[in-house]
Amino acid sequence: RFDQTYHDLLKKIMVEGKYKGDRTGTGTHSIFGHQMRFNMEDGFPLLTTKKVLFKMLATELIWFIRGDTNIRFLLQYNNNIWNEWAFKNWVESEEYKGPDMTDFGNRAQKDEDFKAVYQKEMDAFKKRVLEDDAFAGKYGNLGNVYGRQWRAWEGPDGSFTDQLKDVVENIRNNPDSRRHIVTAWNPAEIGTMALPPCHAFFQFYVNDGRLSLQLYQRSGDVFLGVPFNIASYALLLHLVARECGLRPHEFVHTLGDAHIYTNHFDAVETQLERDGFEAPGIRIHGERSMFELDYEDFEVVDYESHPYIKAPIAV
Ligand code: UFP
Repeated sequence: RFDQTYHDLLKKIMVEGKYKGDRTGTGTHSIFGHQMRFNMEDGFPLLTTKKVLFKMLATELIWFIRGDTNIRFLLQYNNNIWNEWAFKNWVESEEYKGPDMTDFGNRAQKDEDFKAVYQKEMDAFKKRVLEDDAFAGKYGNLGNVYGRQWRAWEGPDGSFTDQLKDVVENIRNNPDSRRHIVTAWNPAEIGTMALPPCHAFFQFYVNDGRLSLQLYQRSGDVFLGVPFNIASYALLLHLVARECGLRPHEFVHTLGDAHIYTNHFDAVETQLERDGFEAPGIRIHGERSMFELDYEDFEVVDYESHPYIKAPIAV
């Protein structure tokens, strides 16, 4: 069922999507405005028509929840999804004396010789972030990304707002409120952020002892990014429900620019030919608060999936 909801979106973009150029120069087919609903009572929405790496999204979510903005935590779990942003700051700094890394993302996809040089530099960078505290403090830190906006939004008077703790508190004390909001979209800081938030704004809703979560995602790479985003917010919904003594109900996923990159079309065809398996379940072990959980506290149960489908990431 979850797979079907997602496949319907893939099909809709393939059929109705109009060509649209984009920042990365790759080109997309795109539609504007789409909503999917995933009921947690039907299982955990980790897609089964291709393998989705739960560890990647779960460690990233823990990283956000902790308010951590340093990639060292992710690297400790061999999670590489934010490396390029930190690496960019490093190779553009005065201290970097290695080979020229201008436009490394695109060049690495087109030029095999450059790719080897880049990978060597990236490996050295990762090793240093893991081993050298001062270096990690300076170049591993991405500054005002999600973790910062969720847990320590800086106000004009220099005070900090912990949106996530506040929202949990408010759900507990005033469940009927229509103001259970967390926003990562901070207009004053967009110019200095590594990546303007894609999953920008979310709201909780309580009814009949059940908690729902709606996300507004301004931009969705529907083949590569969105399967992650679905599972990540579903997990967040489970965590906040557990924290508030409620049952998790619906994750409502609202997308703005929902696009498929032109170089993902073959991968999409492959996925659409597949039939889904039963949805897996999720277990969160122990009694610790969501703010103190480790990756080891999570367990996905009975996850059966088709193989991973490789596709180039647009940079
Ligand atoms: N993207 C996602 N989900 C995410 C994330 C990025 O789909 O969680 F961080 C995709 C959307 C888009 C690109 O294809 O990354 C970001 O580019 P832009 O800022 O131009 O929208």
